[in-house]
Amino acid sequence: MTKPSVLVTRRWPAAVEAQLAESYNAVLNTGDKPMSPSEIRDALKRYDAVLPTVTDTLNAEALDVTGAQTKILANYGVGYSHICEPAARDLGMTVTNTPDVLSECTADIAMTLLLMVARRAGEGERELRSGNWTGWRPTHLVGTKVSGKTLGIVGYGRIGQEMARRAHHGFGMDILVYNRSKVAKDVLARCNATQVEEIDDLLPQCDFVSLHCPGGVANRHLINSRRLSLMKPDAFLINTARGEVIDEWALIQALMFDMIGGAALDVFDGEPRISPDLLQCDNLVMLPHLGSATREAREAMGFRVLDNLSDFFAGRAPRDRVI
Ligand code: 8YV
Repeated sequence: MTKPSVLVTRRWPAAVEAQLAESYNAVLNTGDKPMSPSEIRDALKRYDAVLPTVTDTLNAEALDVTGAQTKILANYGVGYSHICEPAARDLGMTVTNTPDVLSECTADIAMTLLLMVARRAGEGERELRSGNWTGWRPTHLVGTKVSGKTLGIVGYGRIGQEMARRAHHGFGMDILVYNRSKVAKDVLARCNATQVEEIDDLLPQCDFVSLHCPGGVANRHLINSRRLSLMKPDAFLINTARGEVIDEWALIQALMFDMIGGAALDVFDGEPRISPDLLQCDNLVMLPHLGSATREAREAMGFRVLDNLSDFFAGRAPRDRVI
């Protein structure tokens, strides 16, 4: 029997690529160059499976193909807001993602960002590397204490819960939760968390707010200027979810006019393009989308895609089917 043809859109960890090459007629992107929308459209006509990542545009236009050969988009990553859901459905494509295996590492990055912005670690490193550190003094780069403060978590899925675990059990933080559906009592109880009805109820009560909801149209600009103004003037906003969840223009205003204490971002609207105004904000920490960037998580994500593919091609329902 001929092996299904599979296109991998970016470089993946070597162990996973080796397995893909063994199990499938796999075409790997050895140059690791992001694919253009027209290359993607072309691929959808030629391969049984396309294995995309967040850097691939699979919007309605890219998915507007007649005679698509691709039956499954096995996404490498948990977030799939770069794939237009109605268009994928119209084409009858199955879409899978890679949950669970990156939850701990993504929560680690969210906690890293929280600590960095509260303790002004980015400012400190910039000062030291530029040769401007003049030595210890009682008033130097004084930040905000993290332990015992209140953390608001927007989106209490797997990553949000991991973040709560770190913050509550590691730093003694009180946890408030906003989630579109009701969270089970026992899940909240693990971190003594309280769920509020509306995001507007959560924001004024928190010293830190961390976003862990999906991106996409539904949550685009969930954090806008009105909601930023509901935050305490010294509170911090952390985003490891998707760039579009925050109205970046509103955030820049809030940071420049000290309406909030600061922000820390791992994801950006239109990344890797970064708004030049963000670069001007000293009370902002920025990382280049490192949430899942550990050897362990990236390999596990790849093997999770392989599991989804083997289920699909064996006629079984893939465990991570999202569409
Ligand atoms: C991934 C992420 O590395 O899984 C996700 O949704 O945000 C990242 O951690 C990236 O999206 C890969 O496609």
